[in-house]
Amino acid sequence: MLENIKSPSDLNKLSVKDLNKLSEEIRDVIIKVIKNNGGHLGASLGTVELIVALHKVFNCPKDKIIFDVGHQAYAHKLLTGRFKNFDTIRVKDGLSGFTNKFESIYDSFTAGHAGPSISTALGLKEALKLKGVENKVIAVIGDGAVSSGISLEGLNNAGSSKNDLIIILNENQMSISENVGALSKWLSNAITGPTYHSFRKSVKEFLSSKGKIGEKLLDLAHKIADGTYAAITPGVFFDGMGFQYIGPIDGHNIDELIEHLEALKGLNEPVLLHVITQKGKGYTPSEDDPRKYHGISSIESKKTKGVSWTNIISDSMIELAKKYDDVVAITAAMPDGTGLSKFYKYFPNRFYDVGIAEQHAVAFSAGLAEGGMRPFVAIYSTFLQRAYDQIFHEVTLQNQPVVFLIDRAGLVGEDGATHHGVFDLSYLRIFPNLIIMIPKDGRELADMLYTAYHYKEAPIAIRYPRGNLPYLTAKRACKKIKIGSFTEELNYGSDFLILASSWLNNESKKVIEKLKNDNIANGKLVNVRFIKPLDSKLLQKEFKKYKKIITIEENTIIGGMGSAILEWANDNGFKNDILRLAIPDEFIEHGTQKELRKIVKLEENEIYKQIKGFLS
Ligand SMILES: Cc1ncc(C[n+]2csc(CCOP(=O)(O)OP(=O)(O)O)c2C)c(N)n1
Repeated sequence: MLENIKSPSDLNKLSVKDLNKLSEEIRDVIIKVIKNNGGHLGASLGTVELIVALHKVFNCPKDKIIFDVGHQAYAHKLLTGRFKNFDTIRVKDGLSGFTNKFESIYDSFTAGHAGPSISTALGLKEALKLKGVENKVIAVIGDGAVSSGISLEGLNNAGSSKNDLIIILNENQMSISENVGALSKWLSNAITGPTYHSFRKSVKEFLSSKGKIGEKLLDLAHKIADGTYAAITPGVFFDGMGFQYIGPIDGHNIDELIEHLEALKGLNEPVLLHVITQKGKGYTPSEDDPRKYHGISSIESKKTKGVSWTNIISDSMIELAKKYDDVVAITAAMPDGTGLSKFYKYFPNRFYDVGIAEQHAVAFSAGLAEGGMRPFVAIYSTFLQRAYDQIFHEVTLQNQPVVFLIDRAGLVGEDGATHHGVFDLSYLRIFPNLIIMIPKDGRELADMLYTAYHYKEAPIAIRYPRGNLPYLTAKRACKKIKIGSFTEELNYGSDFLILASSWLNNESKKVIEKLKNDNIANGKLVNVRFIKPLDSKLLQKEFKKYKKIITIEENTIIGGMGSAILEWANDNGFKNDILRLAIPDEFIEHGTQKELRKIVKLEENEIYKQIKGFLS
């Protein structure tokens, strides 16, 4: 059936029985493709029936469905003309792993970050209203994302707007790991507590059996029941916010879903339909371990071996916390991704998962620091963008000694443009007080963590990429690093100088060897392990010696390390030739990390060619 669905309107002719069969086909395709390509298996398996029902009832693309995060929308892709290309998902030049505005008219927004769907849906709905267009706008959001700050801001506005916005709250009791927080506990009453529907039904049945008096009482009872159900189900929260709350209903029962969606289509007010789904539905390993199967790697990337940067963080944090009682660790819903779940096992009382709440995580860390703790807050580079004002207002302005562990800094690969961590150097460098470190390998990363713990005078950010280390170094006791010191890594001569950061030290080393072996030029390599403060003394010395200087970093070209060096050169009266190698000023799509690094010319051969050209 699935291959005959060219657009959602093809669902019109299908019966509920057909739609159930179609859902099975969709699941089979998702499982087959994602096991190979990697992707958000659990989330997308859980929403199959919901998406089928949504497309059966609504008229897309005139009606708009906005998926929060966009990682649960694989069925939506399959029903909106992307079945044929579905096996290219997350592959370079193939379909995106999230909804993507530039991929399909059925995707109003490119997504990847959690929380904004209610706000964007409300804005879109308002625009349609202003234009006199009657179509519906539906936001689909998970119980993890709904607790994020922006979602609550959106709910607050939507509930008072009187717009007929539809929100589908997809509750599966999971974020990536288990849901945390008071709101999610409250929501889970829907599963453990009595439900609106069964409660209402029993009241009705009872009173109907009492004849005429019963009928009169029925009306009154509805009111009482409404009040009572509100007190015992999650409905009270959404009612209070100004929504018509409906549910909870079974998100895998297409019949029930269609019945409710049809009914709420006619409502002329903000409405929230609460559906209960099972993450990973229909694939036993994923049903049994939804945490592991939230997102899986491609077969190709499973082959890579070695120790990851995140592993080093994980082990170093435990070492540090064993020695020092004031070390505490904070994550915003990413205990596994940031390597902190291991820390939790050792120090449950000094570990905080605050949910999808990066702004809160940073402000909370500032509070911990003010109270005398040493907070290490681990957040992916791209998600830390959420907490920009807290970095400014709560941390750097007040010089709180919070340590930011910025994971996934650089190109992340298959998750694509929404997830690349390529702006952090630019957005962090502007803040007074903040020290920014970039390790070249695992040993240096461990030393930086150790240094950060002991340096209590200022906030510190340490950024490191996704993936495995360029090489392993022997384990030894951690050493303190002098703040603002670079290191000389290799010196073959005076033709050119490379100032490199992170794993690009390793690539640069290979390039310098090759340029020497090819009798082209003899160069030197310096590891720029602090982008703030810079090693002014070393730069003074090298800028006098080397006319040609190359900077290499995995950050956008605007405002990163190369910019810092250019500014430094200008401010210190140097007019050396400077070539900046960095990520170009454009959004980079998805592909393997290797492919993407080649595209942006941050890989051995490309670096070689560019430096050769620069020198000639
Ligand atoms: C701002 C932000 N922080 C963290 C993430 C990482 N992340 C992706 S999906 C997800 C869990 C979302 O949970 P929920 O909304 O319940 O959806 P589910 O995956 O359970 O369907 C998280 C934390 C993100 N995408 N955006």
